[in-house]
Amino acid sequence: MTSSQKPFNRILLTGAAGGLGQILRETLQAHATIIRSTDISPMTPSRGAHDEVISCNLADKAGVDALARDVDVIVHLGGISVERAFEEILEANIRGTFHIYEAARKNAIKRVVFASSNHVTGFYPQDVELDAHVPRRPDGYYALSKAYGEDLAAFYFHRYGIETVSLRIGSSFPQPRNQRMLATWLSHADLDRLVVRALLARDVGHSVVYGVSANRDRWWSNRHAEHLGFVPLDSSEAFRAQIERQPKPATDDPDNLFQGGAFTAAGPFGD
Ligand code: NAI
Ligand code: 15L
Repeated sequence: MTSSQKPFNRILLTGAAGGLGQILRETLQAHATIIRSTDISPMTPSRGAHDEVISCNLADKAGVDALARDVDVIVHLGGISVERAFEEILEANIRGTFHIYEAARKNAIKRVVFASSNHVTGFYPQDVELDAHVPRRPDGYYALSKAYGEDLAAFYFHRYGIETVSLRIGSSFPQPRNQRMLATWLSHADLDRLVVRALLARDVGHSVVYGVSANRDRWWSNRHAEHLGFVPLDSSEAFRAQIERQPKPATDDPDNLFQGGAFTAAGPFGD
């Protein structure tokens, strides 16, 4: 513990201007003396020495290295968060995540919490239950970048001993938006619970966990991640009646077929 009795002195939070980053910028204050928030998009200004704000493009290797100085642990959310052309994904997600791990290595940072995505297994049908050991079936370039991030995490653990918890986040929004999200929803409070366990659990090596609330219908088992101690407390059931008033997707709609939903039908981009 630090003198303030928080487990970390400084957490680096990437993607701090995004939907999830804005939430974690607040909640992580309970676990570190200083949160260093970074993003390429505008962020709320700093509110004091405990709340550092630094603009940076994850594609800028030297910039990312500088971000990581005097940091204890990285929560890496930054990057393109939806399906896009490969070239866009390449800079932010593939190069960007490589830069995060290189910065962790050079700055002797021992753990990364990596925002992966359920889309690494997006091409499985919705009636199959998955766990973290099934072969991946990425559903696009975005998902491929997350698969690469998970593999980087494994490599940096085996080669350099840097631990990672890869969070295969389902759908983390204030509430589920459609039928599919009744299965994939992760409440913001459960996201916070998950990130805290990913930061604090001991001896995680490279662990993979699905980020999903205690929904009635779930496609994912966390049987291989019990050592993290993540216990979701929320459920999408509270929103079922409201969602079931929406028109039902057609039986051949990707949102009805594959776990990755509409992402499985995005693109092609360009030519
Ligand atoms: P978001 O799109 O709201 O936030 C991502 C942030 O990354 C944005 O503020 C953006 O400006 C920043 N960013 C993009 N390119 C960058 C670059 N080159 N350099 C620096 N910053 C850059 O996404 P959200 O929803 O907050 O998600 C956070 C993370 O969690 C993302 O990595 C996303 O892929 C992942 N995730 C989110 C899910 C969700 O349901 N919200 C589900 C699965 C994964
Ligand atoms: C993701 O990976 C995306 O970042 C998010 O915007 C949602 O679309 C989510 O997956 C989902 O699968 O619902």
